Amino acid sequence: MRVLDAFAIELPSWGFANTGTRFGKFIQAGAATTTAEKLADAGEVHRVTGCCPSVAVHVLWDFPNGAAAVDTVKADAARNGVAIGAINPNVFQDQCYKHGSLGNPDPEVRRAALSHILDSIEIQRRTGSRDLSLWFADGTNFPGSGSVRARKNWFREGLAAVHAALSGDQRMLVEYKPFEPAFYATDIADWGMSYILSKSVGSRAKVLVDTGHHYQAQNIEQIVAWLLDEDMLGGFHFNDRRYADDDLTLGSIDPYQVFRIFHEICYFTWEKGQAPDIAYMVDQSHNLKNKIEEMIQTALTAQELFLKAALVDHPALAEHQKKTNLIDAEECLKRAFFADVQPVLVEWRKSHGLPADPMAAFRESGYLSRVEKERAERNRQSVASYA
Ligand code: AFD
Ligand code: MN
Ligand code: MN
Repeated sequence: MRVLDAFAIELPSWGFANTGTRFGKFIQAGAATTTAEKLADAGEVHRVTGCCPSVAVHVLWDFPNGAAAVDTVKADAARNGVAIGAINPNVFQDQCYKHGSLGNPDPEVRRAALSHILDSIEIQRRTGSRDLSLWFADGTNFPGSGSVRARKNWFREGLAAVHAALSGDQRMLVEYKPFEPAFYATDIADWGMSYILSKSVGSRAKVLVDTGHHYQAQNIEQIVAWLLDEDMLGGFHFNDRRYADDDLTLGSIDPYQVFRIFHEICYFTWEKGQAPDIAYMVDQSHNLKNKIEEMIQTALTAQELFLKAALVDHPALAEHQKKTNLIDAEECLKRAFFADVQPVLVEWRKSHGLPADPMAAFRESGYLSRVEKERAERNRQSVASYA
């Protein structure tokens, strides 16, 4: 049960607002239309699950007027029983970033990107957030478009300036992604590039593993184990994928892979006698499922798989690995993965005054029909503006 007390999952503010694919945007009448509404929805997820105490925010989307809104956003979060978590700068939407941000060949654009990130650090300071979550869409689409090495060094320069601006317990998490929106060479494309850049700028920089940001064949849990062993794993962006960065619900495609990732963390914790300091964050923004229900589903799945991973008999596994008892070693994992942990989860919820069935509790609360009535017109207008 202790393992559940220490397993907090951070929700993404952007997961509660209407988003779309590049082919269309299908509006949900009850989707959040303001930062306050996103925080209310996140608060509802935390109210029924008890495991989502913080919300990651996106600077341009949640602080359209910059740091001036910080006190209001903090108050809105507190009123809904959640705290502001990771701060996500946005250096991928403005027109000036067409050819990149910190990796742009134009020093003026690199300066603009750095300035936005430094403004985000001011917000990070004001919200009291530990993590600055950095994802860059930077890259090129064709061979010859840019110098790979020049862009690498521009990133090193920019990220060093970001690192120098951090203070207190602040960290910067450098996320990698193999492709999209760049389709020839993404500047921070894999864990090695993120590792090298993070290592080169200083100890506050760590690698952020987005579970959807890997090629099909990649062994994500092996990457996680290496980063753990190097004390370079800053945290996760949780989602699942069938083909690419599909941002599907965590565990909806391959729950055993999520379990194996969590197993590496639990095995490390057993061996070292202390849990690593990792930010467990969701990065999903669904168009088809109801947004709040999908976040509840994600949080419950993460809790369930983490609890299963904690059940692995580590002493027995270590013994079997020493003796290459392959079947017995594998069975240590499979026995835990197939264990039914629902009774323990229900017990944990009851001991924390939470509903035994969070999804049913949310559906019975009437919250969704209330916010659909309140927000329908604004969301309808947004699709009119989008069309
Ligand atoms: C997109 C990117 C990346 C980033 C997220 C939030 O692929 O995962 O972390 O948006 O900005 O999913
Ligand atoms: Mn991500
Ligand atoms: Mn992504």
